[in-house]
Amino acid sequence: MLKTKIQFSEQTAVKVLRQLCPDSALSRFPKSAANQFTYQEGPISMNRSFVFVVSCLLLIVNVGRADAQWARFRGPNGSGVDASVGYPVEFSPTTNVAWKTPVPYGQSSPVVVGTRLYGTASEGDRLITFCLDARSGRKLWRREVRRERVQGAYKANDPASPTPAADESGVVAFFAEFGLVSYNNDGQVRWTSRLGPFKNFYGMAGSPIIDGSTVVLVCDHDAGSFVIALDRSTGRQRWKTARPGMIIGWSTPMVFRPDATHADLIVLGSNRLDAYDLASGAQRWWLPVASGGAMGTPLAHGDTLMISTLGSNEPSMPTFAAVLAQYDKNKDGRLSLEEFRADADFGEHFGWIDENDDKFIVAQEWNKTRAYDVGEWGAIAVRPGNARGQLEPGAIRWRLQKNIPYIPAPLLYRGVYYMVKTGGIITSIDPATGRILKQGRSPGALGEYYASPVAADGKVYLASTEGKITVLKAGAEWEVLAVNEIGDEINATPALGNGRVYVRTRGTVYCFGTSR
Ligand SMILES: [Ca+2]
Ligand SMILES: [Ca+2]
Repeated sequence: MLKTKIQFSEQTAVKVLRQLCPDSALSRFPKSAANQFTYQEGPISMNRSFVFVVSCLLLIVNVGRADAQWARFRGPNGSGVDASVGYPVEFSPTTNVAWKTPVPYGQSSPVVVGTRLYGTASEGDRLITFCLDARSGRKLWRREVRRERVQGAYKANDPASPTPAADESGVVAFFAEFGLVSYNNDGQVRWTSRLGPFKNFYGMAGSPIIDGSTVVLVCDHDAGSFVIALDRSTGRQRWKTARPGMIIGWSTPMVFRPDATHADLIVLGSNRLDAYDLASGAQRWWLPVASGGAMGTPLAHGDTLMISTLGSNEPSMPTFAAVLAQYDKNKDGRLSLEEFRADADFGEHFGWIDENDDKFIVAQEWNKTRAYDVGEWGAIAVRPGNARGQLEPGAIRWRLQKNIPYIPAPLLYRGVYYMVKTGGIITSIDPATGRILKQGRSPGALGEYYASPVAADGKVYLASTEGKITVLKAGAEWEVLAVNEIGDEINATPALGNGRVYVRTRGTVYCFGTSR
């Protein structure tokens, strides 16, 4: 098969090995195996020693990845799945704690690359990026940029909710009140890219991703949504594509490679699922969807994409005539903040409905908001094929409109699709058909869920906002193995790596793992 003669000296092999893996991984190889890296100088053809070397390299690459490649929101390509084993079932602040480290507040998730854990936070006008030693929790560095403006944020959001993206060379963080900032893994600023201001009543929350040498960030807001791609090393803009018609959203993109010919950036927006050519930013196809705000991450399942949006078939808001009849005290045909703030369902969302910020809601603004979440919604499986432009209805393989969560993204793990929603409602689905396999509750954790489910080692981890982490035995007929009480608020999706569960609470990053 491999006919090409390959120049492959021992020196090169060792050099490659050193680059590919830390010394700790190299040392796992017995000396007898290391000795077999010696072979005749000069060009070699395919032979057993070469096969052995390549096998070792592949093994080491895999070991290196298993060590820590939870490099973005929800880990590998947003899937929420880690391939390593040895994960704990039971843990608490006093059980199976490898380490715990106090950190300032932020709702972003931790990410882990190699031996470094990165996170973001905010304190006053300081927008913080920190780095811990993922093995010990020791603080390695903390850096700050000053917020350049104050962006409003809803009570469930905060200035440090976007999760950073990292690779071996460092980390890229996004703050809506600043833009992007890139640090190397020793905490030195590599580049910054100012972005914003953004018009998003609830605040921004979409996270950047890194794919190879490209950083991508989606900024969906009410005054000119866009997706931007930057050079990983320099921060220089590679392309920027406007997302017309897209209003506020909080989802994080992923990269879809259904075949070897191209890579598509998949972006779930408030009213469209879009695919862009990752290299150029050109739009390839789109599917109209409806949502109460796009969140989470799309998932890939072979040639099929899976998304989840919570929308409605009929408007969930009353007609403008009905709210005027109830609240328009001075009969001027519009709602002032004073008149409307008492409404239990929508009063606190006044600032979102009042699109032009003149402190009055008029019919046009109300009707636009009322139409916002009506349309194609649910858990949807889409097979785009080689489509261009708007996808035909036949591209939708199945759609389910039951038990759909608002904030947590779905999970696809070992051939089963999972959702968790408010009330601890857990649903497993056949990803081929959309058929519900099992639905039930985590009886010990019935609260609210913001964190997305993650999985590894035959287990699914579900973290509720009140700090209870349900561990499921994965499978169509999933079972609750444990409900772990962490005793502090959890908004962030946990990170997984090398048998460790990294959980960020209000003031602490915990690393849970069985002692090995
Ligand atoms: Ca009025
Ligand atoms: Ca207005």
